[in-house]
Amino acid sequence: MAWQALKSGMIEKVFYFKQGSKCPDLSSRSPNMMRSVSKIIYPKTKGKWRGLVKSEHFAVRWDAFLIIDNPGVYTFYLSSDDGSKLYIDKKRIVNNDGLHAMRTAYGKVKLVRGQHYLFATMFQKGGASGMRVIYKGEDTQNRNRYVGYGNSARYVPPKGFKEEVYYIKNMKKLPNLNRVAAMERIRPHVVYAETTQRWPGFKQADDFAVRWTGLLSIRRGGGYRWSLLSDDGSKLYLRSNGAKKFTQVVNNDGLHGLKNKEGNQRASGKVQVRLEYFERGGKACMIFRYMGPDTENKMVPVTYRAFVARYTDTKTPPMPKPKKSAKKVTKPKPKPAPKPKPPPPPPQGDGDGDGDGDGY
Ligand SMILES: [Ca+2]
Ligand SMILES: [Ca+2]
Repeated sequence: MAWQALKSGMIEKVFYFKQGSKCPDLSSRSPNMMRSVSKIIYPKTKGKWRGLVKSEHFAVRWDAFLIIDNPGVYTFYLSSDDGSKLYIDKKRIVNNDGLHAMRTAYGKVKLVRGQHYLFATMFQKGGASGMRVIYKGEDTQNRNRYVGYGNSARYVPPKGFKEEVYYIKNMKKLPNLNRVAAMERIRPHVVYAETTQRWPGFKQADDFAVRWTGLLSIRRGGGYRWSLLSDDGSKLYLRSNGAKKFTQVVNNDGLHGLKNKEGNQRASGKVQVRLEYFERGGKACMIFRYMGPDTENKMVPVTYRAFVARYTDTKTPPMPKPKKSAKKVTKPKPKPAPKPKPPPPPPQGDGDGDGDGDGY
């Protein structure tokens, strides 16, 4: 991953499941939530962490490249309730594992100049919880600073669907979603099985709409069939490389129970995907699948493995009746970005930088 493609901050993945007495192995699990954070600051609380839906029985992992400008010995401090561990360049530096109240452990490591792969993990069983990651060394003038201080943490933007969630009342069909989202995150796929419960991370079980966007890579071009299984309405739009506009491929809109609708659309190379969905009441479900040469002609969910990159241009094209006298806005010239020093490249992995081969 080119240095310029790295973003400031780190990736945080949250997993909700029953916890034991040690940091669990998370390598084969899919996170319930994934987002980027600038630092790891969760003071001791009996409540929920910001953005989490549970206060007990969860585990978290953070992945980042730690940028070191001045080589030397660095000290890392882990404070957590319950246990936590910190690895740098796949070597364990701090072990604060086990069931305990807020407690600090530390470790020292000699670091050369450049990018170092940092991985921290913690788990919370019951009672209070918290987590902080602090370091000190030449880069922090030997003061205690949160990892992430001064853009010292960087991450590889994850692949997958960008998920934008909106809470809207009284919908009978898909509304215009060009508005400010209540929540935004990256999802590995769009698979929400039928339920009357709240979707993980959502504020409510009814009266919401979602837009997912991504850039899909079709390795073997040809005829593809696209499926939307939803309760209530949903729509799929695709835009092939070079095409000017999105094409509506599946229309499963309206208030209805579980219903599958499919459409055919040839695809090859990079394809921009946009999915829209809404739920009024009762049960909710949304599953996005496709079949064609890349899937051995089996109908399967579209997953992040087929993604090229996160797609950020998410605007839904304007509704009919555009204003004729749109004022021309002259954009201020962007300042040329300062050239970052090019440290050595990160270790080779599956491209997501966390080196665990799970792709995100
Ligand atoms: Ca606890
Ligand atoms: Ca419904």
